[in-house]
Amino acid sequence: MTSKDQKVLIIGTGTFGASTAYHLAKRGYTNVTCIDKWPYPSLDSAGYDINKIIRTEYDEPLYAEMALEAIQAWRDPMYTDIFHETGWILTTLGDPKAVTHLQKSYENLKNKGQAHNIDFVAGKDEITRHVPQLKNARDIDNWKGLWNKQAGWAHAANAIKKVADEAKAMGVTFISGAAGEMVALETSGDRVTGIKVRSGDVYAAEKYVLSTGAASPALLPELSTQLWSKCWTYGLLELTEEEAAQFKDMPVVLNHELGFFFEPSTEGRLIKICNEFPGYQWKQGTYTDEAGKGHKYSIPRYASEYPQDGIPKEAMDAIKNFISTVIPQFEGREIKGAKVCWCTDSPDAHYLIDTHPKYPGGELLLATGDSGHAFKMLPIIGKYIANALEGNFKPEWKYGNRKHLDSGRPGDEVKDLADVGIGERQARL
Ligand code: FSA
Repeated sequence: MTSKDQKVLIIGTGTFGASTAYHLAKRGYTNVTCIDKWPYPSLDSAGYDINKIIRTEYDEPLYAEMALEAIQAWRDPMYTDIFHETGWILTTLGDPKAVTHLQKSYENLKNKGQAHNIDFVAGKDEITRHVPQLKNARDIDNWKGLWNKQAGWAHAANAIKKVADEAKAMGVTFISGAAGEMVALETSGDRVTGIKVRSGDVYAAEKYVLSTGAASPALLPELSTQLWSKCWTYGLLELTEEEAAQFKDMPVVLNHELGFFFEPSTEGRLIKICNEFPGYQWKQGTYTDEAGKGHKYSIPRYASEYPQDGIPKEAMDAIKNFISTVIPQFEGREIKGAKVCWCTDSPDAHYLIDTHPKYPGGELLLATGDSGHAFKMLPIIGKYIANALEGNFKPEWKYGNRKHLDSGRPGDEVKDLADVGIGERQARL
């Protein structure tokens, strides 16, 4: 039996943390506190973003099912003006792993009775039938894939804010600033006794949920055996009012090899363009294992801490290449903002939602390991985390020796920011 008045401390108000706060409160938990260095939505969270893809294509049935549950939840009036069900095209130039991903994803949706939303597309004519905004594209005749009308995007930062606002209205306490920034785990023997924050305070609770995303291995270095934090890059293009009107309601456009982009934001008329690659690491963390051997591992280099950072030149070039190929009418236009976004990969791309094995009492729950595909689950992931807190775990999300599986991303080298360079600061919009 789980007592609903036990004290639960959630560390991190990004996607996992905010959703957990919301679902615990909905379940009737009365003593939930959520801490973060930043007021919600946490500035360092991957979800602190103007948009994220909401899709249901997964080659892994577990996530196909969860993504279908999530998209249903995104349609709730709670997310009006936040979730935009524009549809999307998911295409490839022919990378065999992308082709397999597409086929398996289609099969999974078909098995769940969702194939009627899907059309196969190949070449410019079929693509522009669904996405007329690509009429100027120069080189998309070799794109092949599918159109799914059951997909779109969400204003990610506003979505996290909404979920956290609702949690707050149900009684969750949110703490930010020095009093919200975790600096250490306090332990006694094999028990967790509290979370120490920057201000010097220590918060004791009955249960702790570590939902600190890419910062998780930086906070608990032993997690670097489970997680690999990496960042991805994006650029922003500013459109005129007339251009923005043409791109309004455009489906999300993704090409596996090149990247993806979204319709312009309502505030500022910004088109976000992401290039696709295996991610960058920043191997500045050190971990000494039980045998006394030292290891270097990747930790996040957040823009909030390094405001002068831009993105590596090669990433900027890839974004410009995307523009020249897909929306050449904007070729040469200044990229108005460019930033990195930090995620944390597990070896097999399954989330990590399990108790920390060092603390057999089970008081520390790890809720991290987004593996670059968690934001879409915002409306529902907290339910699964709350289940774990109550002792119901999914075997896929266990701590331990996971098999390394190909990430499915194009390319195979995870370069270090220290080697590729961090680029120059862009105007931040
Ligand atoms: O689940 C999704 O649709 C996320 S795709 C966004 C992305 O930038 C990936 O393309 C990238 O490979 C990495 O996983 C971060 O997220």
